[in-house]
Amino acid sequence: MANRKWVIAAILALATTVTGCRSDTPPAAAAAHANAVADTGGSRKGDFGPPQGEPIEAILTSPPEVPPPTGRDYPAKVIVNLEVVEKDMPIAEGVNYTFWTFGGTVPGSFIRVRQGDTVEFHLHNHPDSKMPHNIDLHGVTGPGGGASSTFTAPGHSSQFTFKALNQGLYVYHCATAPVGMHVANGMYGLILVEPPEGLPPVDKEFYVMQGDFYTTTKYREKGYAPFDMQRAIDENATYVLFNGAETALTGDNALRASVGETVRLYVGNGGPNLVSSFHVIGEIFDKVWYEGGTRYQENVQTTLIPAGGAMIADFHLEVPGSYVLVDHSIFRAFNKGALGILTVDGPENLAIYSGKEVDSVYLGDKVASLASVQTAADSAASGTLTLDEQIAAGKSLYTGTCSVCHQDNGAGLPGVFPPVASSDWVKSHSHEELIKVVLNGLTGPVKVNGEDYNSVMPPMSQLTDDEIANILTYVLNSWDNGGGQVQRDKVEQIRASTPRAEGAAH
Ligand code: HEC
Ligand SMILES: [Cu+2]
Repeated sequence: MANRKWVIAAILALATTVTGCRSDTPPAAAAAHANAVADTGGSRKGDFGPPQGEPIEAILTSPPEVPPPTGRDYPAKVIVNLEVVEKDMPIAEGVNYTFWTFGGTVPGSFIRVRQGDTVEFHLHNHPDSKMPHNIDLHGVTGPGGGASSTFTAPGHSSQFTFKALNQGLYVYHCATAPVGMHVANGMYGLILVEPPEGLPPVDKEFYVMQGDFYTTTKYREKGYAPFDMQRAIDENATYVLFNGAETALTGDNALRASVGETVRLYVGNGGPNLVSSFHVIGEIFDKVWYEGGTRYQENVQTTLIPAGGAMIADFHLEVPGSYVLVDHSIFRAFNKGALGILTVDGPENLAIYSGKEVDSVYLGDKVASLASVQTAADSAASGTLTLDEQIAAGKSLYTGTCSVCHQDNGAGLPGVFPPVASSDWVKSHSHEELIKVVLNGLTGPVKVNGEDYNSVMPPMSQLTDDEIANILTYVLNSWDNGGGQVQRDKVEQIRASTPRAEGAAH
């Protein structure tokens, strides 16, 4: 039966090629024609015979880099050598996490092959590893996707071979028990199986992968952040990140391109739990190969990337400035780290966009350089935190946190937000009262420098103890506010002894 359907489809396809798609073609035949032409044939048409030429060692790249196109028009034998490394790396400014990685990075090395290639896969597990690991590649046809062939103890290597029958962008991940924990620790990456004719050429290609992370500590709590199995089971992520760190794609690590270029993003979602609503603020995807498959959709704002899935997006750049990659489940972007920046240089085009650059009111401290926060965290850890370091860290954190209302210069907005610059309120209240304002917010009438305000400051208790200590130390030592130093321990003590305000975190 299946064979007969094929023959009919082929005859229809032939007939329509000869006669052309005339308007009198019956609709059913036209649909069959469209499908016959567009259908890649899947795995049944993905075997282009035995590998030709010398074996090729695959070029593997670390995120956000993508290996160059294979540029081949024949099937080859491609050798992949991938090493598992367990290592401590920053997950946020001043916060370290023990990641388990494919190739030393999160996500793991990007692998690029061509449909029909025979891939000889070598998985090495570094001798310093504490855990066994393996790999399940979604681009593999065969039970387990390689997992059972690659179970590898520390200091060992294993090998298996597969033919890449289906084109597409595929996730790979570790599948060693407890699987969720291995994935949560960063064990995922992407393998691109190019269609035989390659993908349309573009100017810049980037590799981005989202993942959710679970720690016993709070978001941005300084020091070492241990994995929290219960939070992972509850799907209650502490961090949701692109490329394994809050700063992986911000500040000096922002992606870079120019006006006039076409950018292609290969975006995967490692999970382990959360589905991504992937969006770039200020851009529209000209094309999205949704789910990493063969067809593309055009003119897309936000695309869903399932956990264990991927997609390819192309867009052309018309206007310079900062474009912001987010998971549009938006608390993840602004409160869990799922935010990256694409910086585009080149000439303005006022006919297309007359507005100003996206600023700190929108992005908060995500645009500020947080290097001073790292310095303060390091010093605090070694017990050498100085007043100047606290002020510098507090300045970065004040930007986009307090400055949204009180303004960068502390002057506030007349009648709406009171000044914190040269504020007689700040000068006449104790450190304890200042800490309580930040933790619990402030409502009701207040008089600042002779002006009456009766508004609402929301609780800012999502800030950690060191963040509050540093911000207040910055405020006290700026704008003639009389100086002083707020200690982290003092904030901790007041947080513990203060009833939590309605709507406040923790
Ligand atoms: C969403 C706007 C908003 C944000 C963000 C905000 N505040 Fe306020 N703040 C206010 C308002 C409004 C008041 C006055 C409340 C009232 O009328 O009772 C106020 C009052 C204050 C006061 C007491 C009055 C004064 O001006 O001296 C201090 C101190 C203060 N804020 C510090 C901060 C600090 C530090 C931050 C950042 C951690 C911050 N605020 C973030 C809106 C804000
Ligand atoms: Cu593993």
